[in-house]
Amino acid sequence: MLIRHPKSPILTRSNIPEVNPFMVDVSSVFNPGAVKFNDKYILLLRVQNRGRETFIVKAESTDGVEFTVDNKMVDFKGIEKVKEKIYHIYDARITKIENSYYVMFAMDMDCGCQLGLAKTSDFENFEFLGIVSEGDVRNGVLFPEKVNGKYLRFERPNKVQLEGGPSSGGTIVLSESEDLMTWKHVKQVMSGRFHYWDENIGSGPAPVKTSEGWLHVYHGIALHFASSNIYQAGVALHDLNDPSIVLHRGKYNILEPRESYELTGQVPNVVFPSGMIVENYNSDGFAELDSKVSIYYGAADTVVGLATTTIIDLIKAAKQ
Ligand code: BMA
Repeated sequence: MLIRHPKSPILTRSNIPEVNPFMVDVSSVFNPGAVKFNDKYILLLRVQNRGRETFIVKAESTDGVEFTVDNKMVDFKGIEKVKEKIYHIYDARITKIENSYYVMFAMDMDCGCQLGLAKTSDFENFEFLGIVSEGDVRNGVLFPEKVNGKYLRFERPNKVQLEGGPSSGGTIVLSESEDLMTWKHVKQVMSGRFHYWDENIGSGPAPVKTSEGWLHVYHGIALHFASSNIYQAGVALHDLNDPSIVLHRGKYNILEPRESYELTGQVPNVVFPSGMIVENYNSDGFAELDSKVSIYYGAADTVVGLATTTIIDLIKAAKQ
């Protein structure tokens, strides 16, 4: 039910400027965080170079389709103070809370994957606030406002080892915090549906407030023995006052790998939704039902795809 943009994939490695030595003829660009800032569309891209180093690079656009990519990696000021080695920084999710923009990302370290948090008010200067997780966890996404006085996030503990692949997980957990830095699990809110399209799961972009509940786009993984796992996108609706309650969860995926750039690449059969831009909100901060929605996703861990829909269509998909 998502409509792929005719220009999708909108970013490939050929769009990444050459910077000696770390950004020359890069391998891939995928899994972007997305936000609209001062009428510009911003993506925080995951770029992987030929040393298999992974870092974040910003891209900007006036129409959400044609992006200009920075010729430098994002410098999260203060991250150099982390004593343990950070191998990779990736899969940034962006959430606006009050007047600041928060970027939550995965950090591969010797102790597993951790969640890092950074803050910006201009998308030029990024302040690293710290590591905000414990244990092996990925797909951390902040809610755009406090609920019942607490900051909230969804996160996905890495508990499952995919056959021959990375660690993954079959549950999404809701956590709460007073200060964005120290987090406490509230409860498990969603589990993978064994035998169906979303056997393992993880949140995609930040949840969006709608009159029908928190709209939550997530990825589901169908596990295939001796073959590649299939990453798809799906949608759920959570109670506005208690997001641990799932009101509806779509039975069918909303996007699955079909185009050649989704079926083949560095990791075949992957659509990985990570950025979502909603054009119109009402004065109470609820997304308008007829608002256009742009979903930016990594395709085959190689390029960035764009697909569009509306809030009402996503709500209908969650109810199906
Ligand atoms: C997941 C994460 C994503 C990646 C996906 C497919 O475990 O590592 O960043 O896009 O696998 O390889």
